[in-house]
Amino acid sequence: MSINKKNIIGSILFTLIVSMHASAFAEATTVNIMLQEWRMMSDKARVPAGKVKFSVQNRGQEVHELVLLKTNMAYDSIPLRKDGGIDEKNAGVLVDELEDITSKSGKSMTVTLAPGNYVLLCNMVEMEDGKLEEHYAMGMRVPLVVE
Ligand SMILES: [Cu+2]
Repeated sequence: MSINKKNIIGSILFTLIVSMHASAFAEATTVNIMLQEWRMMSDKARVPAGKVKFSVQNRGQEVHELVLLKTNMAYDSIPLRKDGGIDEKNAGVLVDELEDITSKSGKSMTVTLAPGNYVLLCNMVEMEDGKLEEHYAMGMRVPLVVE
């Protein structure tokens, strides 16, 4: 084998090993989410495809949740069911969720996301002092683009 061929094979192997290493040990992109009545705030509107860690803090007084939906529907006009929540199964693909995030606490989840349009939302509906609180409809939603 000539030196040239050895060099070429060596550099191909090197490239393969480096790219395998990069994908196996890729750091997750962290998205910080803040929940309160009646808002959801995210520090990122777009993230690269791959591992994404959602770190959620509930700064409100009530219990909230974080639902991650893959959907092409506009983030703020997903149709409501009769009970006031959105239909997670028909509005898109339910990717994952963090439930029962109590006041002044936090939770996190790491998921692997393909490119596309996503919506983060709280789909809780409850009766509070005789008034129906529909968390999604009241503003607890934010879009996320994975590219
Ligand atoms: Cu909520």
